[in-house]
Amino acid sequence: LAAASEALNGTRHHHHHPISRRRFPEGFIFGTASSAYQYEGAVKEGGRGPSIWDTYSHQHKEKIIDGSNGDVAVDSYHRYKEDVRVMKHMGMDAYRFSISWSRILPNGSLKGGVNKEGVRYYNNLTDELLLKGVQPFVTLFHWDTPQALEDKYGGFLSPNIINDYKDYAEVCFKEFGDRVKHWITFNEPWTFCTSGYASGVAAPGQTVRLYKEKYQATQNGSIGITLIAHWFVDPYSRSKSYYNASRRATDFMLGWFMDPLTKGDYPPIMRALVENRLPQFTKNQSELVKGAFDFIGLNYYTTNYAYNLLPPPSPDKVTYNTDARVNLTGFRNGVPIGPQAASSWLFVYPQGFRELLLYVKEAYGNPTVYITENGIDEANNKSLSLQEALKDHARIEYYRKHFIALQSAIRDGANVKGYFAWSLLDNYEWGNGYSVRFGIYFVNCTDGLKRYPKKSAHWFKNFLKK
Ligand code: PSG
Repeated sequence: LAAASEALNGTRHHHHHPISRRRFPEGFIFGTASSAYQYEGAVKEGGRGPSIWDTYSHQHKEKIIDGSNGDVAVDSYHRYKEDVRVMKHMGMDAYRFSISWSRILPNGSLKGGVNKEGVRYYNNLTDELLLKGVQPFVTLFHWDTPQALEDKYGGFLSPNIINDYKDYAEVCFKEFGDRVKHWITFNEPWTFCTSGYASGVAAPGQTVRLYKEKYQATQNGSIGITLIAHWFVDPYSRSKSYYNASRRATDFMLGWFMDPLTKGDYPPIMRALVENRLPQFTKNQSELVKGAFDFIGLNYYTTNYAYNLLPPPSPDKVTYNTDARVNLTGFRNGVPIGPQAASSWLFVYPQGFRELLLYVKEAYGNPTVYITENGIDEANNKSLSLQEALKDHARIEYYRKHFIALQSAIRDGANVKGYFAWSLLDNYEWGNGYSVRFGIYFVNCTDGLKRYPKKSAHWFKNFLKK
C-alpha cells in the first residue's frame, strides 16, 4: 500500500514501480472503448438514418468548438479491419463499441424496417474481432437517438421510446447475441440527462428484463449499464457525516442511477432535496429497475472538489447543482486538484479512482464492475510535427497511475473484472469536435486519417505482454 500511494503521489519514478498486467487477477480483461458517432463516419452510407447528433452538429455548429461534425469522424465504418489489427497489435483482449441505432433501424422503429446493410456492418466488425481473439462489448445506446423518434415524440422525453428501444435492442440480441456476450444498455445516463435534457428514463430496465427472460439462458451472455462517476473531495468538511458535500455530490451523480438499480428508489438525499420534482417510481417500475444488471460499467476520469452551496433565493433559480446544494470545481484557492488535461473538466486524480471503487464496493454490495472508460486528452496542436505529436507522456503517466490505483482497489476487494481505455483512436469529441485527442493512436487529419501509434501505444504493448 505504501508503494502504491507513493506511486500515486508521484514520489517514486515509474521504473522503480513497474506495473504490468501480471499484477491483475487471472482472466482480467483489458480493452479500449469507442462509440459509433465518434468513430464510424459514413453517416449517409449503408442505409443509415440520421440521429440527433447529425442534426445537432450540422444545425448548431456554434455549439461545437471547431464547428465540426461526425460525418467522416475517423472512418471506422470503412477501416474497422485496420482498427482491429491495431488493438490486437497492442495485445488488447476486448473492444467496447456502440451500435448506431439508426444504422439498424433507419427511422428508429421496427415498423420502418431493419437495415440489412447496417446489420452486416456490425456482423463484419464482430466477426473480425472474434477472428483476432478480441471480445466484443457492445453498447446499445451512446447518445445517438434516431432523429425520426426525436421528431415523432421527442425521443427520450416520451415513454414511447421504451418500446422502440426494446424492439431495437431485441434486433441486436437476435442478430448478434450468438457472438456478443456483454451488453451495455446505456452509456452515461447522467451525462445524457444533464447535458441533453433534465429527466430520467425507464428504457434500459425493460430491455434488461427482455434479455434476461428471452435470451440470456440460450445465449449465455450478460448485460449491464455504463455510469459515469467522478469522485468528490470536500476540502473543508472534516466530518464523515452522510450529508457532507462530497457524499451529496456522489449521490446526485452515481446514486441517481445506482440506488434505483440496487434499492429500487432514488437516494434519500435526492428525495429530500428535490422533493416533488423528482418522479416517483411505481411499485412495478421499482421492481423492474431493481437488480436490472449483471454488471455495472463505470466510467472514471476525474475528481472534483465539492463545496457546500446555499439553497437558491428563489425557486425559479433551481438547477441540478443547487438541488444537490453543491458547487463542483477542480480548484481550491486557484490551485487545481490535479494536473489538467486538454478538456477543461478533466483533472488527473488517480486516488479518486481507488476511492470510488471502494465506495461502490461498500455502498452497493460489491457488484461486478467493468471500467468501461478511463483516459485523458491532449490538445490537437496543429503546429506540432507528427513526431512531436506522438509523444504523449501525460497519457502514459495517467494510465500508469490509474492502473496502480485500480490494482490496489482490487487487492482491497473491489470486484472489477475488466478495464477499457478511452480511447483506441483520436476521435470526434462531441462539443469539443476534433480539437482534443483522447487516442492511444494518433489519427492524422492531414494525411487521410492515417493511424500512428503514440508513445502510449508502445507502453500499452509492453504493459500487456503476457
Ligand atoms: C462525461 C462527463 C463529463 C465530460 C465528458 C463525459 N463531465 O463530467 O465533464 S463523456 C464520456 C463519453 C465519451 C467521451 C468521453 C470523453 O462516454 O463518449 O468521448 O467521456 O469525454
